[in-house]
Amino acid sequence: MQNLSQVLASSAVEDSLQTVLIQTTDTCVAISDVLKQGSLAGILGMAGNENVQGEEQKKLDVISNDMLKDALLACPEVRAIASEEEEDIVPANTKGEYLIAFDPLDGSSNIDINAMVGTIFSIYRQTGDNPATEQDFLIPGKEQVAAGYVLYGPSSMLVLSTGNGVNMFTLDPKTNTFLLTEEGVTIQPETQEFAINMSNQRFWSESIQNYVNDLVKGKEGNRNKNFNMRWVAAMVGDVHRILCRGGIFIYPWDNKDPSKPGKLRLMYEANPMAMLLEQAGGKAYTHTDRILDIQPNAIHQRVAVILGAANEVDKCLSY
Ligand code: AFP
Repeated sequence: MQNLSQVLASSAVEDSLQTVLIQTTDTCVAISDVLKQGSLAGILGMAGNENVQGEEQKKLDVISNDMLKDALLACPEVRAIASEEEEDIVPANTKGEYLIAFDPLDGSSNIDINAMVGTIFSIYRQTGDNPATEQDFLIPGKEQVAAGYVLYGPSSMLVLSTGNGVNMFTLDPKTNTFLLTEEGVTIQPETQEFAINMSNQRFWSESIQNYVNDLVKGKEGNRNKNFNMRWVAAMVGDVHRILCRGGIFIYPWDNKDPSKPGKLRLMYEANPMAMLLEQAGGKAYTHTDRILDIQPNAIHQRVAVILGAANEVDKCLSY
């Protein structure tokens, strides 16, 4: 079995990007090791402060963010980083070729119940040699040169695209290296499985309510087939299930909190996942736009997300 370095070396990926990917994934291996200790590492629970999202930061959010920040700032190829846990971008090396946006621990509310969490990353190429600014990060997702996540589950898995399809790697705990286990992942255009947080139903638009009601009606409704539902409450877990067996994931606009029309963040959740889904033959939209076409206006910008099986996304948008 090929490991990540061997796969990258035999691909068309530039050496400098290979270095950044190895640095990022090696750090995720270290995060995986910390997570596997659970409460034995004495690091569960709250860190006692809030992040820019106004959410309680858990110690592991902070620890994983600092591990990635330290590793990437030390990488000459990195110009700057942006993180869910950092209010502003963090400049690194003015001659670095790459900008990296990441969610260091997505699904962190799952940590204390030993459920799935993950690290999501999105990489852009940066020209020139000026110190990076937030403006430099505001690039549509279709310009990403690489996107991926590491899912910390029963096994830790890396799912990565550098623009030529999607590959899945499984972390070999004996050698702490990612080994290629699925090459050229694709998903079916149809599905019978949806993922949405039903507790928000009364806050959704009428069109989303009608769409989901028809899914729930199953054979008795106008979809003429039954659907199953799953909700991991960590985007990495729901997206991984969709890349493995199909499905549709929806975090729609809702009017629960008018200041936050969507929950998911564009730069380090929606964009990287949208690249992976499109590379696997799926689709990723807001209610109106292809996510990868969106011109960002802020690094912590939120968007509605409808992604997964291409025909099911189209069906949802038709409502
Ligand atoms: P946390 O990182 O705060 O747990 O949020 C995870 C997330 O951003 C995304 O990974 C999930 O799909 C979504 O939020 C879950 O949202 P709900 O908790 O509202 O279901």
